[in-house]
Amino acid sequence: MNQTERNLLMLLEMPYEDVSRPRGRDRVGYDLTTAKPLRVTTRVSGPVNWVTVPERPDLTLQSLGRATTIRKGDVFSFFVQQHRRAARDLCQLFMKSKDGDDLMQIAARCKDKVNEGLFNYALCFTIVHRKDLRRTRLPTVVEMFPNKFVPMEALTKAQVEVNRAPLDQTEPVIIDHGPDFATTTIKAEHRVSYWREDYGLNSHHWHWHLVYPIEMGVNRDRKGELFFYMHSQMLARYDMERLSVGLNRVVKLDNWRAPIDDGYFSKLTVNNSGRAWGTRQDDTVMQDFRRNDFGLESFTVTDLEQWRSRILAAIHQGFMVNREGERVPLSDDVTSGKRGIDILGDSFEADADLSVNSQFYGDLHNLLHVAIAFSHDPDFAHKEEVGVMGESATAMRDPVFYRLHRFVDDVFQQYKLTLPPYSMDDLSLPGVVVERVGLRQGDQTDILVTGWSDREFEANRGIDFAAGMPVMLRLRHIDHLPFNYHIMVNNQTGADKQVTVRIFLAPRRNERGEEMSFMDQRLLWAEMDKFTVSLKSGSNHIERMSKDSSVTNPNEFTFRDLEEGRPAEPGTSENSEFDFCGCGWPQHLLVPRGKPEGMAYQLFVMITDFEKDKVEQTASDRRCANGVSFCGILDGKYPDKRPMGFPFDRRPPPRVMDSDLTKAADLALLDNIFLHNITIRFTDDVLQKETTTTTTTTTITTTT
Ligand code: CUO
Repeated sequence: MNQTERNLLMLLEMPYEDVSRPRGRDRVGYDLTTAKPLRVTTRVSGPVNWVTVPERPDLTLQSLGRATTIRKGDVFSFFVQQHRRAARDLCQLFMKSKDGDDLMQIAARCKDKVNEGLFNYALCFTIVHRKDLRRTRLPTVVEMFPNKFVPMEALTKAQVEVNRAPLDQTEPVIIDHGPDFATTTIKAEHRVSYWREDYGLNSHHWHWHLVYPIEMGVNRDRKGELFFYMHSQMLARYDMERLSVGLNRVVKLDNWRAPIDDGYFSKLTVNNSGRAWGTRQDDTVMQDFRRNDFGLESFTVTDLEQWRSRILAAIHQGFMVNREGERVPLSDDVTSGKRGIDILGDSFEADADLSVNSQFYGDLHNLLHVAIAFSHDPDFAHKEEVGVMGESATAMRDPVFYRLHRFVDDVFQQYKLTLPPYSMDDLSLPGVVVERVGLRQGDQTDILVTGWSDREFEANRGIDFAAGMPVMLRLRHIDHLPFNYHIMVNNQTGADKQVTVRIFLAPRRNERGEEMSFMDQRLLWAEMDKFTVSLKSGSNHIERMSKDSSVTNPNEFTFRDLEEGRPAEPGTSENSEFDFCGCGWPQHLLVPRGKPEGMAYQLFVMITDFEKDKVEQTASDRRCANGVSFCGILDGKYPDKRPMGFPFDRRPPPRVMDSDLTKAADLALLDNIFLHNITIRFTDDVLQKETTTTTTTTTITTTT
């Protein structure tokens, strides 16, 4: 991390403290005065590295536009249009800066004037979206806002420990959190709290919405489709987790007049003042929104229902209607311009700039978040805060998130089921035969082991404990031992062949213990990996490491990682950190939990023709290419021409070969597809992971 990066990133620390407060390992403080060096009094002594921020007469209150319309201390929520507009103005101001140093000066001068969540969002947005800052890595949001990830109780315990510690103590204070979570045995839903409250899951969701924001002037390739696909995949994974602990798959929330069965009490605070997030009792009913404190006009449940009817009508009629009253066909025929799934996604999420007709189709998904987030106090009678559903970094903790998104996914699926099934030409690859598939984890074959791991974060990066020592939070999370895929492929085309390897995972049996039909299992297939290889003529042995998955982000950088220039993982080269941009599914959640006695899963491996899959990119587009399946390529196009989720995103073809297609196994009658049974075994113990030093990605051994 160079000096400019350091000065920029330190602004993300301690969001609730003013900008002159010393922060970071180097005790960086920002001096906005010019006459004489600033002095601050803190309980912790030591020199401060002052960054002098010159006067900026060009920066007036007007420069901030609507950025000051959100009160300090409030939750910043991009589900609310006024908040998005505030963010847009601040991001535009930041994006106009000349370079990293100029950005630091502007940001430092704005910091104390705007809402804390908004400030960090806008600065992170600018770092992610400015090409000249591509090499600057963002620290994890867990350290920026520990209060959004860990209950107040743990943070208070940390403060008590700090206050008790001798003044000269340099040893860190360490507070353990988990696996107690919000769990009791009374509520069955709490069995999956460990997953819903996972730090990586929630920081992934925050990061994803930062990379694919709405109404921020960002129109990335296949944005609407990725909104559908990424959330759909999160549901597939949630359902796999539920089945692992004996729960049924999540049920969509589509009756908005009926009580919501499960309440949620996050025990988190919205900021440092101790204000708690709103909570929801069991059986709360969503009501019309009639508050005046959150920058939103009133809206009713009837409005939401009407927008839903219009979107469903569009799907079943095959077209939407734009502001001019013209039909906009919904079709996934790529030759006709924007895909139907993108049109639908942009209008449904909703992005008013990209929606076909935001007047008519409304703001359905965003305002559903808001209506649920305020269902405990819809008219501000109790002056209660927004619930966790109102913020991307906290929403996935709440069981209702998945019920809402199952409804969202169901609407998208209704569209998908209007599309023609894939043809044999789409599905097969003549001359390429997958002969065998297997997994190796240590000395085990076809058995994956899951359990617990601990990860430490520095809470004092986000919260000022007035501590002379680091204050560490040790978070327990589900994890798995790393493994390798082995795929034997016979290339009988007589020539070298570039192919895409697609790997999915799904449970083998449903809630009743029955083998599933294609349609029953269709929405449970979780993408595990997708990569390109060049097959030589003859037999090929492809070996691929789980850590290289195209869906995962290998690591979350802490502030300390960035200060010390630590690479992404032990054994990887220093420069490799620049290949990882922080977006992607958490590596530790790649494998579902499974059961202590072992749970039957299926691996689905499909090989397709790279000639049909490839998307032309310019060489410079390749940067930030981790987690591509969920995050795309930052400056480029989504690197797979097929619809996301192919081949499970549509109905099965009526017949494959001579068999009635009722199961995924029938697809595997095609030579280029292989279905393989594996077992996932959960050990309720801390995993002993060996640190690997190998950097190998995919290897191919060929015998002709
Ligand atoms: Cu990610 Cu509803 O879109 O939370």
